[in-house]
Amino acid sequence: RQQLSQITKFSTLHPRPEGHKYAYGTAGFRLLGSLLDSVVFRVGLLAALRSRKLDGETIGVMITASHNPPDDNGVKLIDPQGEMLEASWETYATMFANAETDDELTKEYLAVAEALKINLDSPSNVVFARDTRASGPALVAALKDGLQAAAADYADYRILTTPQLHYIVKCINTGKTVTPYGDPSEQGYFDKLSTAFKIVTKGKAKPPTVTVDAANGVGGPKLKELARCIGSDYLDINIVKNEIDAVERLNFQCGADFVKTQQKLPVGLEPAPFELYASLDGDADRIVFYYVDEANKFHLLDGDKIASLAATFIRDLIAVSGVDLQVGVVQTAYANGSSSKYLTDILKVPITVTPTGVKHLHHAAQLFDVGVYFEANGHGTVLFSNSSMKTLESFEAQNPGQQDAVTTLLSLAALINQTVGDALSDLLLVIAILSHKAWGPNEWNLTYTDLPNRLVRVVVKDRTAFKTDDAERRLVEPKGLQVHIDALVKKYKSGRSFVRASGTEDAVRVYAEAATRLEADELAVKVSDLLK
Ligand code: 16G
Ligand code: ZN
Repeated sequence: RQQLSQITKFSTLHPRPEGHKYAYGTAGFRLLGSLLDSVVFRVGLLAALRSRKLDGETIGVMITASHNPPDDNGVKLIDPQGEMLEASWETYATMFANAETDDELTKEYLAVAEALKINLDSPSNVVFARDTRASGPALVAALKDGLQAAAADYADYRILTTPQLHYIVKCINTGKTVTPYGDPSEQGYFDKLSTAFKIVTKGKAKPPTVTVDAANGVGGPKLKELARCIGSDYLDINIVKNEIDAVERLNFQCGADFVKTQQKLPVGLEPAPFELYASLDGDADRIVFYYVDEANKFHLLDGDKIASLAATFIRDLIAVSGVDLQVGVVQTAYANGSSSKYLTDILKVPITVTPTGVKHLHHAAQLFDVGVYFEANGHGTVLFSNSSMKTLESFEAQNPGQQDAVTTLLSLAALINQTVGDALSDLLLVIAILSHKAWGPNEWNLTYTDLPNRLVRVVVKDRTAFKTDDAERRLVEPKGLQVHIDALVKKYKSGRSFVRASGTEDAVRVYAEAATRLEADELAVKVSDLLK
């Protein structure tokens, strides 16, 4: 068939580097940009197939390596409702990427089509975008070759944040339904968020200025445009680390990952006490907040703090409105013990714990009426179920107070990017809540005190030997190790520690927390020593 010969022909232009083994991991393929040409070409083929399998619904392809260094790049697929690629397809992605020859690739393409009863002549629609990395344009060219070879229709959305592309994919696929998600364009995204922000903050004092470290990535110019749409009467944002043309500075000594893992300020930032600061990552799907006190001491407001702020606010609005909906929170093992205790004991909000990785949290959050999920690293969002939306939309308020609360809840549902964690949307959410409460970062931070914690990366001979259960909180293999960890943990007040294999690097991670900084560090070191 013509399509198959096209695939073989185009594939010769995108040879697979010898000896490299690729794997579609928690965040798609991610490695040095120079090793990705053949992978991205093949992802194009897979995206075309995925769309055909779903009756021509539009699939997204995002080219980014998020918080990783400038020379890295990556590629991941977005399913029609703006969700991560369905897990069973990750295997095909890995298989295509590792096909040894052009012929083998073409055979696999046909084999997948046959196994899944995909008609290769049916329509196929794909949209894509990239972040600001230097290797992006060449990878886009490879992707276009893949899409062309597989005879897919495609649209190039150029430079976007990852969550913007998720939004656009969902808008396209819901466009002809009774509940379209929004206008499938970047302007549509800005309009939706800015309109909602203005409604949510209506009648509240103008929020104080927020300084945002954009990690020298795509989030900077996008946030600038978003702030312009909102207008300076409603919002003052000061953007720093916004040199997107200095490609080597992307994520360098700044950005959400740096601030969270180093537990310190971006290099060069000179903060004023008690003012609010935030850092985005390289594709603007993560955000953490922070401030310094009068003694210049750094205080981090991470994903756990965002989750409890959002859950409290939404729970209180629901209570005022009189609507019968339940808020739940989804966390991972990395959530600070104090945050879990605060949610359970003080807020009385149910918690689900899942393994690391957005797709796990997202699915668990879908089980609540309103599901708040955040990883401690700052990736997260809030999901309103379809039935909750219907309940809110049809609710007949008995008084102005109830009406106000319902209007605010509905506008929050529009302000929040419900397809995936979105740093820009989360930024507006936090600002809106703080302005409702008339809180600064210090008041927010005082809701509970984080236990000191330490994350250690340990290189081991074979990380696949480390198997966990109970949402990664207990090791089942290597056998016997968990008993030793338990024995250590018992010696520390408020001690907690777990070991899991990284899904993105060849290493295992040790997390420890305890009542004091000294003890948390000591516990982390002692548990790490057990692994050697
Ligand atoms: C990926 C995940 C992120 C997770 C991180 C853990 C997605 C889109 N991203 O970046 O959520 O926190 O991996 O990395 O799922 P690790 O397995 O190396 O600790
Ligand atoms: Zn990211």
